[in-house]
Amino acid sequence: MACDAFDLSLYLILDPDLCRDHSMLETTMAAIRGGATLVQLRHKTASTDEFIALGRELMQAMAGTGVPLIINDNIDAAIALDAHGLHIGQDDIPAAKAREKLGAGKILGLSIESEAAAGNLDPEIVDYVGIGPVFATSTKPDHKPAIGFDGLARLSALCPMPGVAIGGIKGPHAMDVFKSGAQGLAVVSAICGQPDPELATCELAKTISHAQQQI
Ligand code: TZP
Ligand code: MG
Repeated sequence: MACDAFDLSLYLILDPDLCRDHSMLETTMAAIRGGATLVQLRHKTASTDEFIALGRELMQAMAGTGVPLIINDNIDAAIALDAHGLHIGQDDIPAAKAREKLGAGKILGLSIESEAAAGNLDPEIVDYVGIGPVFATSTKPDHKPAIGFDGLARLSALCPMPGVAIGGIKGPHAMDVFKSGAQGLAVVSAICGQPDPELATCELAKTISHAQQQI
């Protein structure tokens, strides 16, 4: 494993369209106060320069919190920012190439939507997988078909590294997520765009911790 110092249990993925009343920076800091364990900057329409400027703000604000910042897709931004990691999908830069460019010590995450993708993973290259979408979600209109908790369990069992459930995931799903073999919940709308992102995260964190103790 290239990097083992991260906690997938409550993974916030930022979405600029949902962060309206609270900026991405405000949402991030509120979520960290509430108990988010990992943050991903996902911004599909930003240029690399815009991405880097936003990422720099986040990196500065998050310094000292112990919560890693993961960059979605944009490896040039991840490298320029010296971010803690990168998350890629099946259609992005190949994982082996991404690992080569990032070097060891950075977190590399990969989205997995099928058994074929799950069965073809090297834990020396990929640190964690995002598995889903568990449910259909309007946050990602072009998502692949929902796999449900059965699919999550099937794909988790095939992946030789920890997985995080994504797609329509809310607090009440925590127990099913852990029972399906995933190690955490990755959420966008359950935090971004909530009237009080800190409170929303805090409630999620409590539900997750309770579920982890029951499992
Ligand atoms: N990848 C698969 S589903 C999804 C992503 C980025 C969006 C999840 O958003 P939400 O609001 O938590 O359903
Ligand atoms: Mg991608």
